[in-house]
Order: sequence, then C-alpha cells, then structure tokens
Amino acid sequence: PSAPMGAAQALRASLKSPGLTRVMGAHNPLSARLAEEAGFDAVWSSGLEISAAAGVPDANILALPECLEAAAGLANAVALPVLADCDSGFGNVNNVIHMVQTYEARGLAGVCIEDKQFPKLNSFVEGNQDLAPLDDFAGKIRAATEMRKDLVVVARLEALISGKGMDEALRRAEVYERAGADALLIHSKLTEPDEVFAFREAYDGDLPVVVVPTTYNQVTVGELEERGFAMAIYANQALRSSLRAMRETLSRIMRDGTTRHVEEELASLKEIFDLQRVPQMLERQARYEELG
Ligand code: SPV
Ligand code: MG
Repeated sequence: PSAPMGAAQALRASLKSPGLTRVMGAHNPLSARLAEEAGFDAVWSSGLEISAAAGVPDANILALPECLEAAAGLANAVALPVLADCDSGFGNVNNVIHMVQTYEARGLAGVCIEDKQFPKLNSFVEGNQDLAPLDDFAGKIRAATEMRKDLVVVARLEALISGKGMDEALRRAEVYERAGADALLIHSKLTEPDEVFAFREAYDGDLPVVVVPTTYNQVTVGELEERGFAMAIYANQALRSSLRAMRETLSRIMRDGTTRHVEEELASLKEIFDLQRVPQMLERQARYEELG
C-alpha cells in the first residue's frame, strides 16, 4: 500500500482534478469538523472569520503566530486539507519566507497571499484597497514557491477589488504565473458573477482559477464548473449563520425568562459530545485502563 497522501498533495490533486473543489470557511476546529461532516473537499482558514471570532477587524490586527495557531488548529482537527488565508503575507518577503516555512511545518496544505499592501483591509470594507507594487508581490510569490517543500501557493488578485480593472488583473495573473504560483484567486465584490466570468474567459494561462462567491451568491456550482473554475471558497457563510442563530436564541431567553421555548431548536449536548470525539475518548480510556 502506498503512503497516505500528504495534505498539500491532496489539495494539489483536488485543484487539478476535473470538477469544482468546494471549500468551506472555518474559524475553529469545531466549525472545521462541521465542514468535513457536510462533505466539503477542503477547509479555508478564513482571516475574516478568525478575526471576527476574536472580536477584532480583519485588518492584520492579529499577527502571524495567532493566524498560524488558528489555521494549525483546523488542520489538526480534520482529515481534509486546509488552505490558509495569509492576507498579504504578514509583511515583506522575509515575513513570507517565515510564513511558508512555519505553515508547512504545522501541516497546512496551502497558503493564499493577496497582492495588497501590509496591513491589509478586508476586501468588503471601504478604505485603503491599494495594490502592492507588482514586482514586490511577484517577489513574494517567487520566494514562497522556492522556499516551500510541497505547500500549495495561491496568488490572490485584488485588482478588481481595488478598482484597477480587468487589464491589471490579467497582467498580474501572467506575472504571478511566471513567478511560480500554483493557482490564482480572482476576487470580486460585485453582486453578479460577470467580472469573474470575464476574467476566466480572458485569462489564457495554465493555472487553476479560484473564486470566492460571497456577494455574487446566486452563482451555482454547475455554472462555475461550466465556466472552467477549479475551486470555490464559501468563506464566511458558516460564521454568519451561527451569529444569526446565537442572536435569536439569546434574545429569546431574555424575553421569555426560560430556555424551554428555545430548547427544541438547539443542538443536543450529544451532538456537541460527538464533535468533541467523546465516544472515542471513552473507548480508548476503557481499552488502556484494562491493559494497565
Ligand atoms: C476571508 O475569508 O478572510 C477572505 C475572503 O479573505 S474575503 O473576506 O472575501 O476577503
Ligand atoms: Mg481574508
């Protein structure tokens, strides 16, 4: 029997395979396990989700060690490959080299870096969305791909977010491909998928193309496959659904003065215990205590 495929190899194979790779955003091991249980192909260690869970803006307020700890926690909890959102690489090319080495050592399958300045600001927040100089970012991609062993390196294009337009996105795509990127992520904040479709159509390189359909939420897996995309990242829907559910439950408890009316909408304690792997723990305990 051959050795089990490493996380990076699994992600690479999935990017290259026909059909759309479906990736779910997570911010903690519990949510990563829910993504695995639901049947997603991979997990996205979302900067937005991890920052939001920490109660801080998605603006490089959390530093590399905190992002790495969160991402490694996801990778530890699931058998799925984890693609880590690494913002603009935590600084300059030196930070990117350290990033690649530490993320790879902790079992991440891939890293994604975006061509914005450090500190970055979440793409959907009004404010400074300026691009990094092309050469600086190409240098980061080159450094990342030369310093990694197997880690997948995704180059994320923010030209459409920053208002620099399609030509700039295409020009940069070509440069990042030459710098060794394994995949391109084209980001858009439009409410229709037209501009990511136009990018996919006009880009004639060889790299798989990744999308994050957050604002153009009507797009389907079938359409994305038909257009030739390799991967879709559902970056924040799990966090947003839990937020809504928690808010409603909490206000109901305040209003009713009892938890009786919310009880039947809640996950059971058994569901929690199962996600914590309590049955496995008890089984192991019984086995080893018997041996001892
Ligand atoms: C994230 O999930 O942190 C992302 C995707 O980078 S977005 O929030 O759309 O920028
Ligand atoms: Mg992010």
